[in-house]
Order: sequence, then C-alpha cells, then structure tokens
Amino acid sequence: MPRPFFEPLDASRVPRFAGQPSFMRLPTPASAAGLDIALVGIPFDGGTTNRPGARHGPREVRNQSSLMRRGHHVSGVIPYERLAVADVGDIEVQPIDLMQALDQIEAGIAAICAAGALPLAVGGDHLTTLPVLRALSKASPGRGPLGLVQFDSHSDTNDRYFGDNLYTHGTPFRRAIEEGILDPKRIIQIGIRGSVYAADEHLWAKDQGIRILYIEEVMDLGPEGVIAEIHRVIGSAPCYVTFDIDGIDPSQAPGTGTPEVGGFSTHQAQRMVRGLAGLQICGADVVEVSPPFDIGGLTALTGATILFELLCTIAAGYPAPARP
Ligand SMILES: [Mn+2]
Repeated sequence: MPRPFFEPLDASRVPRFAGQPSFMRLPTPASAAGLDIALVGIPFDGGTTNRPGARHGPREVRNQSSLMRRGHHVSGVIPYERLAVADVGDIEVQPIDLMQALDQIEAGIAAICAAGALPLAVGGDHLTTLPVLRALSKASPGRGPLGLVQFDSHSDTNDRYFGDNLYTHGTPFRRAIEEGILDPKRIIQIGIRGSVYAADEHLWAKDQGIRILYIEEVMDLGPEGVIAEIHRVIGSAPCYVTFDIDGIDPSQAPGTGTPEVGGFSTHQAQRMVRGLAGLQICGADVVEVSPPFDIGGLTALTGATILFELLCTIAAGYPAPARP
C-alpha cells in the first residue's frame, strides 16, 4: 500500500488567511451534521469602507480562544455538556468579488441551517451579517422578520457609499430591513457614538422604529437597565444577536477598523451579553476584529471571550446534565 500523501489547502480556492486552527480547541468536523451550535469563521472584509483587516479575524479569534476554559464562572454553565458544539471551519469565500462573496457566505450558513444547527459566526466585517441573516430567513420561511440585538458604535443603516454602492459594512441593516428580513421595530442598537457624516444620519433608522441606545444612555442605564430595555424591545419572538467589537471602547479593543472612543467596557459587555438569556436567539456573531490593528492579541481575546459569553448564554436555555 502506498502511503497517503497530503496537500496543503488549495490557496486558489481557500485564501491563505482562511482555514483553521480551531475555535475553543474544539473538533473540526467537515459539516454541521449532528451539531446544535456550529462555530464558523467568515474571513471576508470586502465591505470595509476605510481600514481593512477583519478578514484576518477568524484565525486570530481561534488562536486567542485557546485561553477559554470549559465553564462560565458566574452561571456555572458548561455549554459542551448541554449542546453539541464544534468548529466547522471557515466559509469558503473569495476576497475579490463582493456580490459573489455575499452568495458564498449565504450558502455556507444555509448548509449549517440545513443540518439543523444554530450558526455562531466570527467575521469578517459587519457586511458579513447580511448574508447570514438572509440564510436564516430562507431556512425558516414562515417565521417572519427577526428581531436584532446589535452591540456596535455605528448604526450601519446608511443607504450607500462612494456613489451607488449599496453593500458595505455601513449598510447591512438597512438592506436587511428593505429585504424584509428584520423587523425594525424589534431592533435595538447599543453603544452608538462617534462623529457622523451628516446631522440627520440616524433619521432613517429612527423613522423605521429602531431603538437606538446612544452610549450616553447606555452608561446612564448601566448593564441592568440596558438588559431590561433589550427584553422590552425584542420580546419573546426570535431574534439574532450581532456583536461588533467596535462597540467596546478602543482602549480595551483597539484592533478594529473603525474605532470610536468613549465606549462601554469589556466587563459591561459581558454583563449585557449574559442578560440576553431568555431571548429566543436563532443565531449570533462577533464581527470587526481586525488583527493588523491589534495589540498583543487583546481584541481577538476580547472577541473570543464575547463568543464564549454568547455560547454560554444560549446554552443556559437548555437543560443541565444530571449530576450523580
Ligand atoms: Mn458595525
């Protein structure tokens, strides 16, 4: 018998910044079959309007996620005892053609949904959330528009950039509302701040009924007040959770493309994510971690930690195993 030879991943198909080490040091099955939650990377930042680099996010979040232990120190939840969780790798997405990339990302998430698993994704820039939402919507056609919990310093509801470009990381939630995927009256945006292009930049979002919590209100309310407002806006119907790492203050998460000073802290972020327990979450992501701008892996570690918090928050809704 000849020995089996192995080839490196084909770099013309899977870009060299994609591929794995694995999230949370979990196994890396080829598909989501049999999983409850599929951790998945989306190494694409072609929607970035200023400083690119988030395409490198999944790999560095995987690296830093090796610091995560099994259990949550507050809830006691060990997600791996309650749910089948694994890292299904990166979605195969080429970095050149934006419209093709959106289709590739949607197809990758659709395969996870078809296997019956809930996607927990790591971007990539914030445009990657749009094809994730499209796939979730098509996977459950009778469900109706989703709610959205968005941690972010930007609303990402602008109309177009540099002429008539509709698809950038500043527009995904406007497109998702237009496409009927999101119910704007069940969207809450937490941590919005920073200089704007125009004084009425958020007018469209507010006119749709989006609840914008500017950072000033977030700080005045504190995590408990924000959590109460999230539950009031989202209610008991299904929702998606998207965590843009630039919602956190750049002193604690500098590795991102569009930092805005004056944000909430990592601790406040953790408290708010834990408060999502009880929501009917059908998918979630952490986006905009940009390793080229990072310092000592701090932002990737923050992204990995938020990913773990999301995982534990979702798992808290499932029964704990019986103890002997
Ligand atoms: Mn964003």
